[in-house]
Amino acid sequence: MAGERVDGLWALGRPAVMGILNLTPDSFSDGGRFDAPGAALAHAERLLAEGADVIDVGGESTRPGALPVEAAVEIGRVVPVIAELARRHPEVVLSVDTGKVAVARAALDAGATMVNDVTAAREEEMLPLVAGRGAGIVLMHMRGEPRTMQADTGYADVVAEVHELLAERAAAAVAAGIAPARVILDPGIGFGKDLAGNLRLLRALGDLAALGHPVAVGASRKSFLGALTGAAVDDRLPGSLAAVAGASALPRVLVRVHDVAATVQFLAVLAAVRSAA
Ligand code: HH2
Repeated sequence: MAGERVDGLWALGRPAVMGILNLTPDSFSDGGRFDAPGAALAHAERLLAEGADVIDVGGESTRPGALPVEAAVEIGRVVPVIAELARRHPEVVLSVDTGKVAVARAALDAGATMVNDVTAAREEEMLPLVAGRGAGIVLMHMRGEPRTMQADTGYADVVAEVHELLAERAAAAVAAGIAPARVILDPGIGFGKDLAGNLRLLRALGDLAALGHPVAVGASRKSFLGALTGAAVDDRLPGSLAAVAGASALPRVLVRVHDVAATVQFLAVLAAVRSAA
């Protein structure tokens, strides 16, 4: 059953790790590297061997300024890869990174059990679709859309505003029939936020978790790390690890990362130190 695999993520006794598989020509850090099916499958196998609990398959870049992609194009990118991964690894949680109902439906048909929706389910049919399949959904906060989201990053109170929107979307998801443990809330680091906003949202992940749902966080290689440290995209692993250190203490958390092996090792040592007698 689709959702039971999602529920299992919260019984691991450690953060669940979501490995990123971008099947896009234009993603900000790995665009074009894995957009042929063979290369994509090989990369997914590597992420799994490194310890990923979830593979997040995306066919449309959401980096600032990215242009939208037609649903048919997105489906053509993600469905063959999801179908093959579902065949090879029926126990793994496969997530589709999309805000489009048509893409989500095709991915669920192919074996995905989670929808990672960076629009927090703006399309009306998204929540009933996910509920009907017993799947999980990540509801991420984004103001506006990728093409324009960095044009206005001002908030009166970024944490209050983001948490309020996510609480409202979570209530809608539960009302649509999705079990609360399958509704995962993500503050959307880098999606229409400035450096200070990103840092405040990372610091407030505990308050987000207090809404009663699992939490997801995606900070891997993002530009606020470059703004803080001057590091280039491919040189942001230490900063990416530091960004998820606080989240790792939460009881139900999903960390979305490019560098799975390093993240798994980092989280294991943090947890061992934290629980040392
Ligand atoms: N960030 C990106 C994409 N999807 N999903 C969630 N839930 N949270 C995030 O923070 C998040 C996300 C952007 O990163 P990436 O996939 O590396 O790049 P691109 O959108 O250019 O493909």
